[in-house]
Amino acid sequence: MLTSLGLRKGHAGENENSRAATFFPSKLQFDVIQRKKPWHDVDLCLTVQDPDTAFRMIESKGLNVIGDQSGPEPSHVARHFIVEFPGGTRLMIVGPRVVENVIDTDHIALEGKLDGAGKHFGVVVSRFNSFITERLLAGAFDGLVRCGAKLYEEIETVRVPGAFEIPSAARTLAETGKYDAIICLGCLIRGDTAHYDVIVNEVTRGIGQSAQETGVPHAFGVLTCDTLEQAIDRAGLKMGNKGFEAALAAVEMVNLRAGVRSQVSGGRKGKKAGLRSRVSGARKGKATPTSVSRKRKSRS
Ligand code: INI
Repeated sequence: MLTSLGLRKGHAGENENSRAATFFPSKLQFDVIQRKKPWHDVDLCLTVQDPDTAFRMIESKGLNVIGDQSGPEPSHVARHFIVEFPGGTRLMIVGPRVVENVIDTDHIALEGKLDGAGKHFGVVVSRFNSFITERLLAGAFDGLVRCGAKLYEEIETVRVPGAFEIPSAARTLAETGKYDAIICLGCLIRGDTAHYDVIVNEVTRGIGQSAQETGVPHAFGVLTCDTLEQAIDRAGLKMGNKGFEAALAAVEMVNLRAGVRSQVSGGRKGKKAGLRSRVSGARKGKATPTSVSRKRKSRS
């Protein structure tokens, strides 16, 4: 049910006592609204991209739906209703209706799934400013494992002295043909000399060149900061963790590449090959996170 509501399933596991799974927001963003004044008498509000399918699913689970505030399908553009769970928790589900004829097929985007299971990743991390880069590395491992990659079997890590050495190591890994993507992690902090400026351009260009010439996706997780404080903020503090972001970008690009290639080579295997579902989900009335066109996304 959570997948249908737009959440992305991460790691799942079980033991003899229980089963558990992690779910993520599809776009790595989750808006939590805490009202200061009472609001529709609900505890939590969930925005979905196909409220009609969500409604049918809730009904099929025998849950108590109260306060369905929507007009007739399909002319009423939005729907919101409240579900009361056993125990009294109230969840509002709200979203724009999937109306078939507003889907603009010219503007539907292809996107790679965040599914790293069975893929192999090479990580290049520099030791210079290791206080920062080790945190980027931990973030990258976290991102890859959350996407389903196996830490010991499917991720190879290579350490290099400084950011300047990242491109050549990345290229060496890419050229082995063993890795689906390379993740480059480093930290450049501007000093009093021109050293930083010289290196920063070379590192950026070198990583891009390696990606283009080998055809293997490379994620750029090299911080380029004016101060140590800025770097700390991007290595797990205020501004997130760029290593984590780079890992997710790598996973997405691996799947995008596979999906686009399989589409071009004929057949509608995009979904299997790693693309997130497109228009077909919406047409069948499934509440998939990407079953909408850009047009609809911008409205919602
Ligand atoms: N390497 C870094 O990774 N970050 C820096 O901030 C940095 N600065 O500022 O000098 C740096 N220099 C080392 C460089 O990357 C090479 O390792 C070195 O020049 C040897 O080739």
